[in-house]
Amino acid sequence: MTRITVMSTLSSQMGFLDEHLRRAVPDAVVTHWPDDGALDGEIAVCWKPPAGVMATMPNLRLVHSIAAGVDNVLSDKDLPALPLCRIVDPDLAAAMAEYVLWGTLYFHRDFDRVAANARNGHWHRYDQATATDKRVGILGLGTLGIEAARLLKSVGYTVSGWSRSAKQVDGVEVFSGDAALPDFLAQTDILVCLLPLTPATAGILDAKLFAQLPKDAALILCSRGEHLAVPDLVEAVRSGHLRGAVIDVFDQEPLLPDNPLWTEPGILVTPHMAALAKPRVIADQIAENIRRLKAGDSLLNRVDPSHGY
Ligand code: NDP
Ligand code: OXD
Repeated sequence: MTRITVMSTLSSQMGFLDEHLRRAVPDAVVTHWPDDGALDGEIAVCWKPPAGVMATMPNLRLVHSIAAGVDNVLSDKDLPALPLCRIVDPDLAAAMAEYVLWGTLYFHRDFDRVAANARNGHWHRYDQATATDKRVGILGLGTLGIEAARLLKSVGYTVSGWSRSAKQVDGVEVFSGDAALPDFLAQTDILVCLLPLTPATAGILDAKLFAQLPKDAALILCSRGEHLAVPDLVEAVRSGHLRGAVIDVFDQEPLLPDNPLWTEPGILVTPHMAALAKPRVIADQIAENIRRLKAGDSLLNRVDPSHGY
């Protein structure tokens, strides 16, 4: 028997995984926190788990995020020192790259401006820039950032990226470390944020950063809402320094219907839809790590909590 506990403060939304977990782990007994027996779980399957609870689970051996990001798990200050794994999926990376390409085209081909003009019946054709003339800078060159960089490059954009450690990505100029951030920003027309949320990256998209982008730059945010200082973005767009932003993630989701961001000129909101892993894929990856855990093999997609991602 494998006792799996689905750990989430949004437990009413988590039933979608159960049938996939039971198929992928045939001897699974799946319980949802805070139901009876939840604290006996050996495997915690997490999305925004309740803080402090996993520390009270005596049989726990593996903590698995159902997401690519693990900020939702590492925010538990009492997280036990157990293996922590995340989802890494080529289809998710491909979907993210599509979203980033769409956002890039949205600004590059002036769809943001013609959509606003269309609402006023205003016919205006803008001059065209070629893809090579547009410099797309990606904050975060991990699984998702690299896939987005490759797709943008294949379409002809001039692509650069920023990561913590130095690396080589074909055809992409890579800037690494805090000291290189100003140079990276100064040569970016369309800024894409694909950083994990960590203490080092929280609030990184603020007035100081926006001021280092060239005038008329745009932002595509698809990592976490907590990366963004919303008032600073609104101010940068209203002042005309930034042309606009596409935002997929928010510190509170769903974004409430009366949130002013929905209607802020120049800002387009999407509902955390950039890239979704399929429940079947999530369950299969968790099942494979359970098999490895039991066999004493090394786990896939393990996170180093000391990096925070
Ligand atoms: P990875 O962990 O694979 O990559 C993270 C990248 O960020 C790495 O290149 C890393 O550098 C870099 N990085 C981390 N910290 C810093 C720092 N302080 N300074 C500079 N660079 C840094 O993450 P993924 O690509 O898999 O995912 C990124 C994020 O995307 C997730 O954490 C999640 O928040 C978000 N996401 C959003 C989705 C959506 O639908 N909107 C869907 C899926 C994920 P290095 O390479 O040196 O380690
Ligand atoms: C993720 C997400 O991190 O969907 O996987 O945001």
